[in-house]
Amino acid sequence: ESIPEPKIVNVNQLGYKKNAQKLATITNESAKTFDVVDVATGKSVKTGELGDWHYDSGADLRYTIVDFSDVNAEGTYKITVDTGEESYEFQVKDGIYDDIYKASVLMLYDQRCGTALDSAAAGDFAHEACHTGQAIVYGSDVAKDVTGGWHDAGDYGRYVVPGAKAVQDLLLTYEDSAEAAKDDTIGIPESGNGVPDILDEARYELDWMLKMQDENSGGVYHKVTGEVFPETVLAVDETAQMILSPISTAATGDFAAVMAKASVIYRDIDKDFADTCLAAAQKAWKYLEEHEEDPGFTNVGDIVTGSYSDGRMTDEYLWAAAELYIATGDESYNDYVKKTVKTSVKYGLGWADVGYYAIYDYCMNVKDCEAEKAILKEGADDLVKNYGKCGFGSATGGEYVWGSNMAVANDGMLLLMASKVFGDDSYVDYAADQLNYLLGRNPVSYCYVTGYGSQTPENPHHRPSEVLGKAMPGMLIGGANGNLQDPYAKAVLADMAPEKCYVDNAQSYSCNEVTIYWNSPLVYLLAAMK
Ligand code: G3I
Ligand code: 9MR
Ligand code: ZN
Repeated sequence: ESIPEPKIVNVNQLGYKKNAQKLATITNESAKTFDVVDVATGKSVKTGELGDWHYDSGADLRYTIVDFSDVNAEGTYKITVDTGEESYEFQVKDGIYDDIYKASVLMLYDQRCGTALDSAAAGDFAHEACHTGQAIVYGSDVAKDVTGGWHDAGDYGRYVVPGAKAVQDLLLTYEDSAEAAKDDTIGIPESGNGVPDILDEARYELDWMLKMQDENSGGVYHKVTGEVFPETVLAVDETAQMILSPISTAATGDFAAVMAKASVIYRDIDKDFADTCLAAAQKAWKYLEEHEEDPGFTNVGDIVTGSYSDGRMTDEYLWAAAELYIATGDESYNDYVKKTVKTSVKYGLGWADVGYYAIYDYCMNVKDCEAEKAILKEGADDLVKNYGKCGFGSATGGEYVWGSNMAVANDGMLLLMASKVFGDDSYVDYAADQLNYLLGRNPVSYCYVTGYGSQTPENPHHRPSEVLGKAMPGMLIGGANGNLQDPYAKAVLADMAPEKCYVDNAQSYSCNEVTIYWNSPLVYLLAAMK
């Protein structure tokens, strides 16, 4: 297996909107000049000298940046340098993300479990209903219907914690992007039903999450999976007994938060559903109050599927309280927020770190939010500082862990959130550059979304794609992971700089898997940048 030699000149391989900021990264210090070449005519439309070389520690490369934002005539271009290297061709055009946006939402449709997938929407990935049997509650003989929801990733597990993050990102896409909010033409079976597709798709997961709540205690089961990860088979061919792992406060907190938020968003669309969501959220909160001392979830017995372990639950509690306050106006929830907000938020918008979801929704919905605004500002400004350290526009600060592309997409979201809350457009270019990184302006020269760009992952760790022998389109790959957490990555990526630790091989689940909650912040970003 050979890893392709990266390009010396890297750009967003899909291209740029006409009026967008446009930056390219060049990594051959011998190069002295560059040209932006109009491919149709072969003529240079912009030329300049290269200088001002910097060091990127994540990629262990010296680089310089070319700003060609003033090239805004519609066309196909490439960037060349005098040492002979050139970028992939890319477009300058409005509307270039329309198609990839749809594909990024359809990926979630394709991950639907417990229902037949329509070939009009899923193409070759259509299949009969999978995982239709009842699950057994771990350690008992109680059987429960928990059919539905999305398969998490390249495996077919269904996990509440990451599912809640994915749903939240879709609900925020609905709230924050006017065009996406109306779109009823994505091509899912519900398209044309008068309800925006983004809400139809989110509802598929919400309906399943409701089944994951224990009606007696209000607690929510952490996940439903087999005991082990399935072989490389289609979803319909995973016939192992499904097991409900124990209730966790992580699942229950995330559940309470998204159910409360759903009760607000779906109120005018389906009042009964909104009422059901709110009641479920309140019941979950009761459970949370009674279990504040519970330890984080870890796998039980012989179950070895994803554990989504998180030892710090304060942000999940904060998020639940904030959404419940917004949904009900009940001051006891607000008291909880005010009491804990300063100590509860650490980072991000990930499956384990949900504090900024609480902060953002609070800032958008509650008048008295000075403390929350200050936290958001600090987070966004930290990203801007990190941005300056990377030659490729990523704001991760040189850290590339499992699912680093989610971190990049999340950073883009957070920057857009800051721009909304503070009415400050200066965050938008930084956010756009997170998308540019994902779509090709990175040190391995991959457009990290399957089926898009000039060099795109063809061998994702994704069982349906592996069985069919072709990558399902529209999936954001996990990306660079400097920690080398699978045998294949260890074998082929030893000694690489973290930002370059990526290999397009199906065996490398720690670099080349896909998940619903890596796609969902991509959906948000694309909707915003479209
Ligand atoms: O954030 C820490 C960082 O502080 C620390 O310094 C660094 C050093 O190792 O690690 C960072 O944590 C990593 C974490 O992901 C970041 O979110 C862990 O190393 C890494 O092991 C962990 O990986 C998770 C992986 O499961 C293994 O548990 C991924 O986030 C998570 O997306 C992934 O999820 C799997 C499911 O279990 C099963 N389904 C597929 C899915 C995707 O691969
Ligand atoms: O397919 C599994 C993937 O979804 C997980 O992210 C990954 C890590 O938990 O594990 C994968 O399953 C592998 C298992 O861990 C070890 N044996 C091979 C399995 C398939 O590659
Ligand atoms: Zn299934």
